[in-house]
Parts: sequence; C-alpha cells; structure tokens
Amino acid sequence: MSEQTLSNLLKEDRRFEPPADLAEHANLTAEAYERADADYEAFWAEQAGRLSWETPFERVLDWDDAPFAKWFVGGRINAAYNCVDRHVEAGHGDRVALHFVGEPVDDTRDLTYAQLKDEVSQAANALTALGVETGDRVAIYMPMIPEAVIAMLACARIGAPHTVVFGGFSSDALATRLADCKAKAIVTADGGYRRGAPSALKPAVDEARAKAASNGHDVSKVLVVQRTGQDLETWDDDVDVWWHDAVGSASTEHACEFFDAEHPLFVMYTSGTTGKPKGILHTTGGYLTGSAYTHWAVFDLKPETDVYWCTADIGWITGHSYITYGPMANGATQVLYEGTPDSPERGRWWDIIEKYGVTLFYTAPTAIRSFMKQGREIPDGRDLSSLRLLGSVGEPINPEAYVWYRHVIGADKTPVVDTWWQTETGSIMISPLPGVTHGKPGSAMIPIPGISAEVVDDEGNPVPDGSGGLLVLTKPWPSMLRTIYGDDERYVDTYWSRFRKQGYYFAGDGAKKDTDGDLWVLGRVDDVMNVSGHRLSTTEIESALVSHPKVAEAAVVGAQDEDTGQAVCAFVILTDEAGDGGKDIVEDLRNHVRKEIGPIAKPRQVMVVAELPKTRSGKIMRRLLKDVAENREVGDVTTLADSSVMDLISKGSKASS
Ligand code: 6R9
Repeated sequence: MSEQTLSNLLKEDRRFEPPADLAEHANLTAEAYERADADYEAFWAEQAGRLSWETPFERVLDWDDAPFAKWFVGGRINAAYNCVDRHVEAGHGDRVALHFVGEPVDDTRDLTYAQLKDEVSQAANALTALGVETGDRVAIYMPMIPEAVIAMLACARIGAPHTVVFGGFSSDALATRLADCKAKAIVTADGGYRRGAPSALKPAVDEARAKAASNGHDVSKVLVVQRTGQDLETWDDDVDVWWHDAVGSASTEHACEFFDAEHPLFVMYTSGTTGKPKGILHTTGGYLTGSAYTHWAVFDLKPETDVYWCTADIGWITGHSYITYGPMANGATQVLYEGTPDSPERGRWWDIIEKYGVTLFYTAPTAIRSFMKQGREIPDGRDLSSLRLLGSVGEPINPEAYVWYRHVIGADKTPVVDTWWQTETGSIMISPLPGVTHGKPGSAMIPIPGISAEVVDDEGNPVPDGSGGLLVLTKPWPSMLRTIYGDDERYVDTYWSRFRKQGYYFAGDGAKKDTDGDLWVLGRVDDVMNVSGHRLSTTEIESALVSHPKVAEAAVVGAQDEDTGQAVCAFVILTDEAGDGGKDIVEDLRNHVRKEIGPIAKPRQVMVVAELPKTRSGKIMRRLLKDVAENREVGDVTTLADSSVMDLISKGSKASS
C-alpha cells in the first residue's frame, strides 16, 4: 500500500455520533462486544434463542470436520413457522407484514401476518399437491410481488430448498441454474411491471425449461402467478399450472414439519472467478439465527413501531436475508416495492417513504449516487422526517455519497450503517452498531458482536493499524455458507485454501485498518490495481473522482500497460449541471486525482460516458470496462441490467481514440 493512498484515506476526519435517543433505547449496547468475546458459543446460543425451536439444540457448534460446519446440532426448526405462524400465535396476526407497492401507481396491497399465514399454508399445500417433496429444489423466477416472498416461505415450510433467480436474468442463466440444482418445479409469473410497462417472464421460463431438458434435466411443474394478464404464447397443460387455481383452491390449514437445523434452506447462485456460477448453500438454523440477529441489532428494529424498507430484489442475497428471512423472523412491518426508482417519475422512492412513514431504509451506494446526480430538489420536495436510520450495502460507499445520504435523505440526524457482507456470509459481518458506534464516512467500522474479522498480509499475519491487506473471517459463524452446491472441493479451494494453516475464511476482498483500527473495505482483490508496484484501490480513485463537483459517478479499472504494469483508466458520468464539462474536463479530472491521491494515481485515461454497465444488483461490471480500456472485444454482457450500455461506451471510446 502506498503511503500516499493511506494518507488520503486518513484525511477523512468527519465523525457523527449516535443520536442520544437511539443510543438510550438501542437494541444492542457496547457490552455485547465483550460478552461475545468472553464466550462466543454462549453468545450465539443466546442469538439462536430469539427463534422458536421445536426441539432445542444440544451443541452450539460442531467444527470437527472444518471447514464443514454444523451449527445448533440436534435442534429442529421450521423457518416459515418462525417467520409467520409464531407471530400470529403471539397475538400479532393483525400486524402488517408487507405493504406491497406495485409499480403502477395505486396498485397497492397490505398483507397482515395472519393473511400471510393463510397464503403460505395454501402455497405449501399446492406445492405438495404438485409433487414437490422435502429435499426437492424449487426455482423461483419472479417479479417483486408478495407471491415471491410467499413462494420462498412455502418452500421453507415443506423443506424444499429454493433457488431464486433474478427476474432480470436471461433464459440461459435460468437454464444453467435449473440444471445445476436439478430443480423439480419453477414458480414464476406471466410478467411484472418495469418502467411503466408489463415485462414478460413466462417465455424465458419456457425457453429455459427446453434448454435444461436438452441437457438432460426435466422440470416437472411450473406454477404461474397472473400478475400482468399479458398474452402467453405457449401453455403446456401437463406442466403449467396457474397459481390462482392451484394455490387459490388449496386449504389454509397446513401443519408444518420441523427439520434438522442443518436442513438446506436455499441455494443462491453468485458469480465466481470462473464462468460457472457458484451455488451457495445455506441451511436453516444458523442462517435464520444470523439474519434475524443482525437485522435486529444493526437496524435497531422495534417491530411494533418501525416501518422498514429494503430496496433490494429478492433475487439477490440481500433480498433473502433482509426482506424475507431476517425481518420476518423478527415480525417486522416492511415495504415491498416492485419497480424501478424513477417510475413513473424520479421521486417515486421518496413518495413511498413519505406515504408509509418508513423509519429504517436500506439501499445500495449506486442508487445513492444516481440520486445525487439528479440533485437534492427531488427528495427535498418530500417529507422524509420519519426516517431514523439509513443502511448501505453492496459495494464500498464513497465518503461523498455517505455524507449526501445522511445529510439530504437523513436530515443530518440518522446514522448511516455501512454493512459489509456477502452471499457466502449469509448476513451482515462488519457494520457500525447504530446506538454505539460513531459514523465515519466510508468505513464499515468493526465486526459486529459474535463475528471476528482481521486484515492480514499474504502470509496471514494481521497488519498493523494504518495499513492494508486481505480481509478474512477468523472464526466460523452461524450463517456461513455450508458448501458450494454439489462441489465440496471448490468450496474448500475458493474460501479456505488461501489461509489453510490459520483456518481463516478468505472473503476475496481487500481492506485497510485505519489508525483507529477501523476497517475500510476496498472491494474485490481483483479490483485492486498494481501500478508501478504500488497497490491502488479502484474504490479510492473512484471516490476521488466523485469528490469533484462535476462528477456524478465513476468507475475505475486497471488496464495492462507496458510501462507501469497496470494503468488507471477511469470512466465518469458528469452531473446534469456540468453539461459536457467543458473542453478541459479530462485534464481537470486527471489533475484532480493527482491532487487528491498523488501522482501515482493520476489516470492514464478518463472517458466521459453517459451510463456505466451495471448488473441488476447494481454492481459495476468492471470486467467489461477493462475490455474497452484494453481495446478488446467486449465480453459476455448477459448479466447486465441494460446490455445496450456497452455499445454506447465502446462507440464513444472509438470515437475519442
Ligand atoms: C451483500 C452483497 C459481496 C461483495 C463483497 C464486497 C462487496 C458488499 C459492501 C461491499 C464494501 C460494503 N460489498 N457490501 N464492499 N462495503 N458495505 O453485496 O453480497 O452480492 O455476494 O457481494 O460485495 O466486494 O465481497 P454479494
């Protein structure tokens, strides 16, 4: 790590103390860190105790066959019972579980926990009637509608692990996943609403089913929710079943079965370094403990009074842990929104916050930066005073975006919790505790109580405060992945071989410890560049660019360079006010980075673009930008939210070179 890089980071001296009333009534206080350190297994047993177990567990952790973990050994539990039935039994049946907001304005529906219990029971009965048995895999390919959550919980109820595939993914992506986990059935919809128009889903399911069949895997049933009422070109009476027929006619009585704590709950596919996606396997007791505990602790949830909203899609791990499982295990009231942030107009999210009095809000830095770009007038026109806490997830949040989020959306009174975690970790690992930790823009701070993280050098030795290295988790945790579905060897290789001697989980991220010992996650280590032997973070240069008044968003990649090994190439979107930025914009920005970080970080190239290539979950696909920067044919764009973006960028770069 170059001295200059670190000194730039250490310039960040803004601090925000927890609000006094939040601190006074916080769910988790500072003593939890000590308690968890003093007896880690007892601490996790206590967290598991927030769930209802049919049979109590006998042993907290069995790590004898590391890195294959068993948590809460001997316990029997049902995740759906914990997320729904027990709240009704406790007298909270009338509490709203979901405020559903469809994309078409006024298409709203509230579901109470009692109603949800009926619908989940009906869906569980319907799946069983369609031949789905405990242990069978069920794919879910849905828009963000209540039936998506209901389908997940119905699967959990009968012990059939689900695999949710993003509604925005192609039929190819769906087919690969169907075949990899050998899904017995698919739950889908005719379509959903996106940017004001119905967008079809069922045709992609038909295609994917055909592709999977040609690879030797037959899906036997497809359960279809009628969401848009659009025409369906094909309907196979032997396979396709309408949800309103099968679920609508099913009984609302369903006696749920309880499963071993290690019974598989779901498989979530995520991209790895190779082309083949990894099916991350999570099991029931540990995962639910982790998601429920962290949702309660990090968001300071008060289920009687809070209205929570996480804007993620359920096709992403954040939607699993912080829409379906964590909040519902805690009996929360939440908003579920189907559409895009700017449909029918740019203030849609803020209208929803105002209408439902949202108190806890969880979104991604990429969304925050796009709102920054639109200007503060839009949120300023709404009453956002109900908000008491803001969360961020998915990528490092630049200090500028953090401060804007807190200042403009949070009226300078809400803590911002920057939460670091992964599909593999199942739940939040590193985050401030809102009633305890002061906020430091750009830092995820320290591991939450019960979690042990470290920043180490290549040999696995902890780095001193003030330096950088690789982020590892040094002890197992309940919501950890159990394996990669069907590939134990890849599981061991990917996560546990780098620091085998120490037994550390290697997250694949680079991080720094500042002089206070607080953590700054820098992004994937493959995003860390090496320019003339100096380690530079893409994130840090991006932050420097975004701190320029004319820049709305920036993505940086390291491109091969004969002289320096790698060279910094930046793609920037200018703010609306900046117009085309003026004739010297490229030189201005290169010098700005030089000034902010140092000469070593000065980009070789700055390209002004209109859009950046992003996945559906909002991650910038730097791999594609790297192709442009290295003058290569642009690679696979199938996981982009909008695949036309790359055409524009490639054309622009040719025109300017
Ligand atoms: C939850 C989720 C995981 C990767 C992770 C890291 C990046 C997520 C972050 C963050 C910095 C944060 N990441 N949260 N980086 N600060 N608060 O995003 O899961 O889709 O599996 O991505 O995302 O690089 O390794 P997933």
